[in-house]
Amino acid sequence: MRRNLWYTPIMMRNKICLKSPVVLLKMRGKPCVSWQGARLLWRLGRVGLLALSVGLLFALGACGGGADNAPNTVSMDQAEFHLSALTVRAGETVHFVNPANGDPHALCIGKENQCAPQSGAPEQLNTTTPVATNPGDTLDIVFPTAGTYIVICTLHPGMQVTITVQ
Ligand SMILES: [Cu+2]
Repeated sequence: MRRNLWYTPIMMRNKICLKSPVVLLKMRGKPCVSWQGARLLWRLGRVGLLALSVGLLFALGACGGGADNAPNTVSMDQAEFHLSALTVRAGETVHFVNPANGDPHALCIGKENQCAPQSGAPEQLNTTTPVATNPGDTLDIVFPTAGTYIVICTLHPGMQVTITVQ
């Protein structure tokens, strides 16, 4: 009985007809599609399925790996960077992540707990006024030029990470 609610395909000469009580009631007839039309529908269905699975895979991939494992990411612990050194390629972005349960930090290019602007360093951090980050903040910094840059936190003596740009 229940099966009758679904369209039942019926093959006719060169057409597929769909028969269902609902359609019969509503249309007093059978909607028919030609073989070409059926093939097109079938192909569209397959393409849709493929797109859906690919999208699902991407979504799963994006969810895998926490912030700590993400590439080019330096997270900030209570009074230090999680990493002491990181190597990236020129033009890449480094993500400085202040976790939600972290502390405020103030970052700049520097030396021995003082901001010390350096040629080639990313503009945003190449300042004598450190950039404040609060828990939950992420600073995305592009390192455009090859060189070795030390990012420090002026609030926490000894808190620094050396970014080598190749
Ligand atoms: Cu700090």
